[in-house]
Amino acid sequence: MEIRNIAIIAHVDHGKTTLVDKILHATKVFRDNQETGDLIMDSNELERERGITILSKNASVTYKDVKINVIDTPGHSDFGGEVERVLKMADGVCLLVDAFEGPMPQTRFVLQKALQLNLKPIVIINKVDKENCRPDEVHDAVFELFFNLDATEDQLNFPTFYGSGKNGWFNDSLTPCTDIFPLMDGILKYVPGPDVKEGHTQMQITSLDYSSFLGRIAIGKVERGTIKEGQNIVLVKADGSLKKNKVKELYVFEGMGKRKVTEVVSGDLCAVVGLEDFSIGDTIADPENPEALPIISVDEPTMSMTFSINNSPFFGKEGKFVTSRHIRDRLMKETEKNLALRVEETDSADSFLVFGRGILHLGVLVETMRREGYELTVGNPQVLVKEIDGKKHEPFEILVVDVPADFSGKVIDLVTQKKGEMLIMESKGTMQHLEFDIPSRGLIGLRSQMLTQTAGEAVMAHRFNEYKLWKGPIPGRSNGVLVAKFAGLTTAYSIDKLQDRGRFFIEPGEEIYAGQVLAEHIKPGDLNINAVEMKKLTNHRASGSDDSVRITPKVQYTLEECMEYIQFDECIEVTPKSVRMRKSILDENNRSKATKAASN
Ligand SMILES: Nc1nc2c(ncn2[C@@H]2O[C@H](COP(=O)(O)OP(=O)(O)OP(=O)(O)O)[C@@H](O)[C@H]2O)c(=O)[nH]1
Ligand SMILES: [Mg+2]
Repeated sequence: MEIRNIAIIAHVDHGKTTLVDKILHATKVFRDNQETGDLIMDSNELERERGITILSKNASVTYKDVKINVIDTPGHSDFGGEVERVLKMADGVCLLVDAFEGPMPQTRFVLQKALQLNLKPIVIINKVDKENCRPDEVHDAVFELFFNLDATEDQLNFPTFYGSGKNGWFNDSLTPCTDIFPLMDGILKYVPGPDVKEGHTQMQITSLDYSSFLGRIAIGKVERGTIKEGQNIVLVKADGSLKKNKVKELYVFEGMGKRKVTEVVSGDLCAVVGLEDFSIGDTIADPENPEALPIISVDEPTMSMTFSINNSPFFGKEGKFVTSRHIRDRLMKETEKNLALRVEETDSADSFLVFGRGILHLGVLVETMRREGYELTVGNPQVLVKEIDGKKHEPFEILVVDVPADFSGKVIDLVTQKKGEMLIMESKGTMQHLEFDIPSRGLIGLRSQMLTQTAGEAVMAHRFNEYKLWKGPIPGRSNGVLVAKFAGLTTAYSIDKLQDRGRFFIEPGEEIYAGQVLAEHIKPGDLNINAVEMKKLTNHRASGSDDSVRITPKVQYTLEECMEYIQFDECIEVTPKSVRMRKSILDENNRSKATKAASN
């Protein structure tokens, strides 16, 4: 059977997973009338809640007697490492571009990686159903992007399809049609079949899956020869060392699942069960002729955060896994599949430094751990500073903001305060399109301020660009916080008295501890407050005073918002039930001493 291996790549939200839905339906992967819902491939809990893809995934369909292995990839820049490694399985890519937004920072990144690997690109201008969309302009912009990325003559001749994943059609012109078959035919026509090589077995492990029945599963493309059930093989590790191993079971992809087979030939993707101690990047090879494939390199992390045991007074109350041993083992396990993540031990046995690609990358890990039953304390995210030629350098990113023209002045002011410099300003339909070069530091906490300043209208995206000279101090959070003086149950009485001093993160009746961050102060500077005070009982009730108090609903930040909110002397307690912001030093006296010592 002929094979096509394609990866679907794009900037976040440009419609990759929706396209995969349509491919699965068009090729009748499901029974008629089977309830499937939308975004079928976004199968894990966090993906469904957030409506984004976090992990890349494989599916496989048959169209006109050709097997098409489809790889859905995440579009958020924090998960770029995920895209880089799975592109190794593909021979072609479908690059989706939103017909209104045009190429965005992550479009550039994923296309660059695909072109470097010499994959055949098919461009899909998606969402032409959108009002104000500009497919022709977007096509020109995509061509320009290919050109700027030094595409070869052949790559510049990319075929283009237009359509709407949502409305279920793609055609090779802007004329609407009724299905996605023109695109499917395009995939058969333009994407070359895999290079089938005879010879000794060679397959690189590019992904890792886990099943409670089968254990760890190695996924990749058979590069050369065949791989058979029961075959004795060696794993060639990154350092060149060899490990004897045996293939217990073999699977190929079929629909959304896998089918057990006894042999897989060069060019197809497969899942190998029963290998011990393998890592992503290892080559499965013939024991007599162990030849490694080139190692997989992914871009470096740009951000770090400390993960420590929970050392709040509530330690162990809400979680199952709470010791440093638990946290250490879990983090190490994560690095096996999360290639862009790095974990380092610190001087303290209870703390680990975790390096990732951004707030979302690290936040998703913390959120996953918390759902698995872990308790931990995480510190405020720090960008990774590098010493280059004896000078301090920091990561800079390209920030793109699309905003109604009325708000563009506010956006420029805000980004300039954060040491961003404007590169491009142009109009795009009724919106203003702005591009900035900004230190990654300046991006921390920027999203919420940007949304407040633009009444929620700004659409922003950013992506790491390069390390440049340190840009000097950047103002952090301008407001202080209200910090709990005493532990206990919060009372409506005390919160009511303090409401005009700040916006509360807690409500009456919550159990708190001293040193917990309870509210944002309306002014700079922190204030220690008593939030557990009971109303004094008096015999006389003053006329006009009312017992029923009106408390403003609490402000509830997501974990990532907390990560962007906290300052250097604060941290976040994370448990399966709660996310609490707190001061790193809980005791009021010790805290004020530390603050004094730091300012001297
Ligand atoms: N108007 C319109 N909306 C679309 C179209 N295709 C997808 N969408 C919507 O765009 C949003 C994002 O779609 P997804 O398919 O999740 O995008 P994605 O590229 O997989 O996103 P990530 O995996 O998070 O990078 C969803 O709300 C879709 O319903 C389209 O053709 N037209
Ligand atoms: Mg997706």
